[in-house]
Amino acid sequence: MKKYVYLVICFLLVCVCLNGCKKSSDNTANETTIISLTYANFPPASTFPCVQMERWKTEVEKRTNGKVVVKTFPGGTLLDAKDMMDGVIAGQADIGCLCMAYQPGRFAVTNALALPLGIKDAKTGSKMLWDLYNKYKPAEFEQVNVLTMFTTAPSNIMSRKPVRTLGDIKGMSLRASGGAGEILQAWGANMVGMPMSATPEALQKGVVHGLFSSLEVMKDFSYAELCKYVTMTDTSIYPFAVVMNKQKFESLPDDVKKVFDDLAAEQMQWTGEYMDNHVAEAIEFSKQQHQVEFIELTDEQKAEWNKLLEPIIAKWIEDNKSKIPAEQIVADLKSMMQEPK
Ligand code: 3IO
Repeated sequence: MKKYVYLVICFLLVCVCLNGCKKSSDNTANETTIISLTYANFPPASTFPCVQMERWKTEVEKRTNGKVVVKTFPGGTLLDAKDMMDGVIAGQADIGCLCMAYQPGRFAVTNALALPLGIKDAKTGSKMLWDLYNKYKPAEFEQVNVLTMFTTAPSNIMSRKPVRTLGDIKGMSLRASGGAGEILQAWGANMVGMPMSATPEALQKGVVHGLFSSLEVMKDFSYAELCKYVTMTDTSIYPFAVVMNKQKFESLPDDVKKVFDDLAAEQMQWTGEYMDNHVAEAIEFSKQQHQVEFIELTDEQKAEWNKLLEPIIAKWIEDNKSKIPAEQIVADLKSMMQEPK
């Protein structure tokens, strides 16, 4: 009798197990039909890094026929500006958009784009960045899969008080990051380094009296309300990357990988063009809606200001040549600038 009871119990246990296995295999089947990915971004949803993120999400969902769903997290809600690279490597987000200037030593090769080379717009800068990345495939990106790269348009000075001369900029607290920050220092400003996402509060509180970045932020962050002056310098650009957790990328089916790979260069170009058009709109907006004065330097002034930037490239080569082919990188960038588009 006892034996019989044992047998029944064993039989029941086997049934429970089999049922459990069946359920979990059903779940896996569901997961493979829809792939859900998280995408972290640091600035607010209305700004250009997030606009390009939404465009990428739309294209991916369309091109994979809904097989991939991308959940976007603007405004640092999943990962913040400086945590982006490590957060994606650790898998806290599947995808992240990062500004290389926020960790300048980390992205040594691609941060060369922030040198004062005279890159004229975001379309040109983005193409140069993408080509440089693909030529060198720098070690600092080996732990992730790069989905795209792009740059801002050239930086200009946005300030609460007018900057008409080098005397005006001397000691003025202006916010920048990375290579753009070194340029401000060369002009004598008191450079305050922080990510763009921390800048609205710093401007409000008077911790800084202006910033040095691309001009679409006059509109997207409403800086035109506070910064009534823009001094046109058209110098350094900020390089960005969109990176994906490597294991996650490797786990994707081949057709999805192909959609991502095919989108990479296209997204770079789309973002560069979006940025350039949006800068033009923001300039008009600032003039019309906020009576912002745009200050042009004379040719003599430009020569004077540029002269102060001359040592920057030579110093960058000197500081980096033991680690990376710094001289060749600068030569490559200069020759890319000559290429007809
Ligand atoms: C930037 C960063 C976040 C949102 C909009 C932006 N426009 C230009 C930048 C460049 C940048 O990262 C910076 O810190 O100036």
